[in-house]
Amino acid sequence: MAQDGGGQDGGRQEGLPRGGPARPEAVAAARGGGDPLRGGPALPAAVTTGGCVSALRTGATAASMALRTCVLLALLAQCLAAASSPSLRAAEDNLLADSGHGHFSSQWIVHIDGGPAAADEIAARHGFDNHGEIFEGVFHFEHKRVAKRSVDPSPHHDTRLLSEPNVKRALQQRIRRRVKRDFLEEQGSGRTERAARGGPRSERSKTPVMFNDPRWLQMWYLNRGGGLDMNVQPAWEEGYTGRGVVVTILDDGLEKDHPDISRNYDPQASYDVNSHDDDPMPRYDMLDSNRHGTRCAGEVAATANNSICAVGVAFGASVGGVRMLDGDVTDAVEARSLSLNPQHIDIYSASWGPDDDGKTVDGPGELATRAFVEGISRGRGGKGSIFVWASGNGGRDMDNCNCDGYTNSIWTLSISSATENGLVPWYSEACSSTLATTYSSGQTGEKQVVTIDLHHMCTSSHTGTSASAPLAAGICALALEANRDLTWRDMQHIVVRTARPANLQSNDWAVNGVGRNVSHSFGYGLMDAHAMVQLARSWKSVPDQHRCEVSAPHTDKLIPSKSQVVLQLHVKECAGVNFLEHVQAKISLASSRRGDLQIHLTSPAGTRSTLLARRPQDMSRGGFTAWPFMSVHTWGEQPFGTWQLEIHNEGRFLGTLTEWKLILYGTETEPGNDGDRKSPPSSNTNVNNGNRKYGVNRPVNQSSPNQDENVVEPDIGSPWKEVHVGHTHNEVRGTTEDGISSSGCLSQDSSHRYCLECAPNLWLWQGQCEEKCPNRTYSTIDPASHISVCSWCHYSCKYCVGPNDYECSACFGDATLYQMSTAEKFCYPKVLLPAMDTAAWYQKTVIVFSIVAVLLFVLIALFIVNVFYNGRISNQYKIVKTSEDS
Ligand SMILES: [Ca+2]
Ligand SMILES: [Ca+2]
Ligand SMILES: [Ca+2]
Ligand SMILES: [Ca+2]
Repeated sequence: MAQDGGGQDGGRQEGLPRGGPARPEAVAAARGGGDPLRGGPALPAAVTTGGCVSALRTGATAASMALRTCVLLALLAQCLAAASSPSLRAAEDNLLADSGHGHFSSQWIVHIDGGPAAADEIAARHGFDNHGEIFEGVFHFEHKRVAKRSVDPSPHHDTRLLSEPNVKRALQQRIRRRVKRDFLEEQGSGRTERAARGGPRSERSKTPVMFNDPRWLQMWYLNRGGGLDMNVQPAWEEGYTGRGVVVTILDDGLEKDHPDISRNYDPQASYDVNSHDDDPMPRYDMLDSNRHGTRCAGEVAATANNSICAVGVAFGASVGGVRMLDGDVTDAVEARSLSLNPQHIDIYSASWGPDDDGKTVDGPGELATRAFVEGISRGRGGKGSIFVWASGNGGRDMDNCNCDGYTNSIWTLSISSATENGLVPWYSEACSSTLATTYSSGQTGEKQVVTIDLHHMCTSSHTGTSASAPLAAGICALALEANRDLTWRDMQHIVVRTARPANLQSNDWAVNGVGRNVSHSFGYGLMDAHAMVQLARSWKSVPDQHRCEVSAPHTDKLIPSKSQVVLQLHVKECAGVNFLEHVQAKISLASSRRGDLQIHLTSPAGTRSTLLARRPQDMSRGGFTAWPFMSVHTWGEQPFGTWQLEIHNEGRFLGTLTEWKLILYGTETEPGNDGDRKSPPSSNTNVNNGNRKYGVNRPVNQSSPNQDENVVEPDIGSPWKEVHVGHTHNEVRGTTEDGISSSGCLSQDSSHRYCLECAPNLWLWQGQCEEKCPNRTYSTIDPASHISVCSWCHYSCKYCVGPNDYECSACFGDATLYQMSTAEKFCYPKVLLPAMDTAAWYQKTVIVFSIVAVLLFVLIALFIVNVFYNGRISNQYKIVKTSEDS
């Protein structure tokens, strides 16, 4: 399962401070169910504003004068209460304005035995539409009469579905905020046609490929030569155009009848997840807000030499579009898209992800994770689907792409951008999981990316990492045509070996332990299509992937304010892994301000990866829960020796590291064709050409795996050693045993990496077996499989006994546990408590005044009736008297 960055609940608080996520229900409760501003039912009509006015207008009698006084009093109370509750409304508006993230949708995931026929029948019986099977036995339902967005779940629909004997599990889907990675504001510079090409010309480009497409001359990133483009033309010249390779764009649709794409359009690689049909045509609006997918598709496979618009990198490839961003995105929507036709589609290109606001930590949920796992293990006949991902556009907000579980995943080939002049673009995010770079937009004055556009048009102003991922997908398609047997890992190996620093300028280029240049902004550098097809052609598939885990003891390490903690882990054995691929540091830590932390990992060969840089915007108190920070910087190195973790705490608050685990992926024998480690290809060795310098030369770790070192020393004690704690805190918490974790796994998936069932007394969590469910999860029995699993708490709870907001057992620091009844305990954000008190006071005041008003009214009425009655009696008496007198 979420081996690799399953949805961190940190993300579920996205856009809102932790605890602050202010359960919308809490707000409703705070309002006492009656909001004067929204016409709630709690107030008697007489005390609502309209009621007051009409009462005042009609008040003429003595009785109504009394009523008028009390109504005025009530009105005054209401005004006072309204004036004192703006903070409540502001907090609430914050919540509700938040794009529906976390709200319940009208979609369900239903696990059903008996196949599609049974699912159809059950759906019809309970008023659902069956949108089809995502995985075997897992169906995507939607209920037309349930609100598309609601703060409240619809448990009675769960109950109805679960009453069916064939239904094993029913889960209402929640909305996830996902953003496209380009920019709506036009920068203009790329809009105009340019006749002249920028940049020097290489020898090769003296005989350039010439196309008659009107924008071909503007496609600088494909044709400017001089080692300053992505070397696509020589690949084309060798005949590689992506023929036979299928790419799909997961986005907001595809204008499939665009004359520059229609020839390569592949309906089998297309689907409309938003409208549940086979036609991915985008929805047109005044802003053309759904042009993103079409633009991305054009970069991959716009037809060449047809006198129309642009040229795709893989203009011979088939291209499809999945319309999935033009509507509420749920885990089911993502899973549906990522698992579309995996035996037909080779490459999935995604230029979107969680908000790049610099404070979000979010990743794929349960189903999307399953889609990735099934994709890499079963897609393309077992060679694995290739997921190309845009690394993110949060540069301005100092976001870190390692906090994005999609790009941080080992299953995605993460691509960053470089500008025309080789600079780090202003939107770029730096992180250690980025594998390579393609060109994209930059500052005003720097050119942008040319591609097709909506309404059968053409654009020269596609921007952001959005533009980079499809270029990478196109280049991967060329490599895949050169060798159809490449696995998903082969493709990453080839990118690592062939990407080159080119003109990319960054002050963090470094040379890793096997002599390759690597940077957090650019990964291994600019992708080189020609080098990729050449290497792909003769590539022998890499040996099986192995993984080992080395855990630190379960002990808390304090990270005091303005200090750093340095920890070391000695890896003596890592079964099956002698040559590293991806490395994950799975970290749980608590912090009062997550953005103050920086985390670095240094490999035994001395390669230092920044797992997390400071994120000034991230004020979350959520910390990280088993977040698998990933690095590709140690690719090819050996895992043995001392790994060092540094955590810097720049803030004013104490942090606590609660869990730390190193997960090392790699191969037993050396991958590549001919001892690549000892002679890395020239394209990415430590180049110092001209006056440009890359990295710092330092000796490559020459030691080969030493048999002696491959043996666990049983008495080594803790593999962890605390080297230094800055400032205070001399006390080092006791370190205990436990070095290499034993898995406790009863059955694994076909790739032997992800556990499917654990031994008794162990709980399945993210593909591994845990003795105790981690923070923010609770132990339960999966109703479908009857397997013991850990499951996420409601995002407002720190600890819980069930999935709902009323099943919290402990809260985060900025929330308070609030017991409604013996069975219901909520976590209410402290920041909202004064507002809730105010609202409660207001409600009480209104009730008291209402009662007083009604009583007064009754008394006055009685008084009037009494006076009137007495008057009549005395008149009758007078009449009687008069008649007697007469
Ligand atoms: Ca459609
Ligand atoms: Ca064209
Ligand atoms: Ca990001
Ligand atoms: Ca990745």
